[in-house]
Amino acid sequence: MNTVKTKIVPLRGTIKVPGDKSISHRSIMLGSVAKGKTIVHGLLTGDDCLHTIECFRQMGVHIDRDGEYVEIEGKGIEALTEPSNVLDVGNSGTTIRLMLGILSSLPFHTVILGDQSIAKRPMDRVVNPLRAMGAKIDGRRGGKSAPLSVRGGALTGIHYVSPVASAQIKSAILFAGLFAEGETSVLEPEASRDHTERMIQAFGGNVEVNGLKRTIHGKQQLEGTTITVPGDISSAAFFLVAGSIIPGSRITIQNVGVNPTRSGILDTLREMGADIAIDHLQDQVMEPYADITVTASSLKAVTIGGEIIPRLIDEIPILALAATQAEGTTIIKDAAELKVKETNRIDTVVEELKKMGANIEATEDGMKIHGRSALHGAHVSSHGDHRIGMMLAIASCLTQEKVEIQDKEAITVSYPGFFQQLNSLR
Ligand code: SPQ
Repeated sequence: MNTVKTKIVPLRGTIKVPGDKSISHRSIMLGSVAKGKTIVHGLLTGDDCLHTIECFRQMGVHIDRDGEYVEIEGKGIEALTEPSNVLDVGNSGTTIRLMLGILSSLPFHTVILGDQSIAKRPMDRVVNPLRAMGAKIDGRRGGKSAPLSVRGGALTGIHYVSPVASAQIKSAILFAGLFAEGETSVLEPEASRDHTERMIQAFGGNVEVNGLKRTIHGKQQLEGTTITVPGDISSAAFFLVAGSIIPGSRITIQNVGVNPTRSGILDTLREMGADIAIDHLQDQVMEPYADITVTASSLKAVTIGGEIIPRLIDEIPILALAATQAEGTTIIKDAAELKVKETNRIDTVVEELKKMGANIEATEDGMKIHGRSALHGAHVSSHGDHRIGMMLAIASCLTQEKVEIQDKEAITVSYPGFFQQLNSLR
């Protein structure tokens, strides 16, 4: 470890974060099965979304991309053709799970796989309901794990009660339901992000929303459209926390998506005492967005659990860092879903923050963090998980000694240009 002392510098300035990952994936997927041209502005060019594009190209969809601008020549789902090779999703859980919903209704054979992290993540949560709709899916461990082989065909609608609030489960079933015979519904225990519902409407389709239940009628024909992807609040989250905990900071992030099913971090940071201002809110659009300004302030501990968890699930690693700088003990609970992300994020957050001097412990469904801790330099690792890598990079802004982050390239999955933006604020 390099122990050279550096000054802790405030972060100040204005940035725009890259396009929302969840919305970017869905725009490519729906644009590929719709009829007519789809234009996407502001696509996230991170590795995950590039894998989604490649998967559809392999099935004969013509997709032109110039940076964040994309044109898709949609010819309807019936124009997709059997790929001559396996479909590789890389590190992207969203790609494999949502695509399984689409592949299940295609009248040919596909094999879909990803990296080592994908091979460990549970796939039965989507495979089981899709099988109940008639899809023939096989794979490792009886179809619980990727690689998976899909022999798609005619599907019939089901009424599914999901045991977990998961937008990936809900979306896979709704995508399959779009092309199935009859009616399909999904009922969740809590609300997960609703980008799929909003985007199906934008493509001229219809999803009925009734409390926590979503219903879709089969055999819908979607029409190509123009999508503008707002900035990703999950990426902005790193700067929202950095701006709150690094003394003297003030950061404005422009055009951030503030969909209420994703904006739990704003509620939690405010409850912790963060100074957050929202300006230029645009809410008459498919996905609301706004400029967010955060100014450093003194934080206090909170308990995070219940219905807010799906609204901030991907922000828990960076909120755990915020909690190390908050007065008192923060409890994160009802978050067992963290165990099935790119890594077991309860274990990786606790292991890596401990190396830097945090007083943090894992619990069955979350963690306990005792603040405030002075963090110090260490050799840490992202474990190949983009969100852990970025959390550690922000943690390193609080130490006087150097922090070496192993596997920091993982960050390109969702945030190409992260380090350049961080440096631009110093
Ligand atoms: O795509 P992937 O790898 O699953 O990505 C993650 C992330 O941190 O970027 C989760 F690890 O985000 C998921 C998120 O946790 C993206 C997502 C979506 O776009 O539908 C939904 C969430 O997962 P889930 O299982 O709760 O629906």
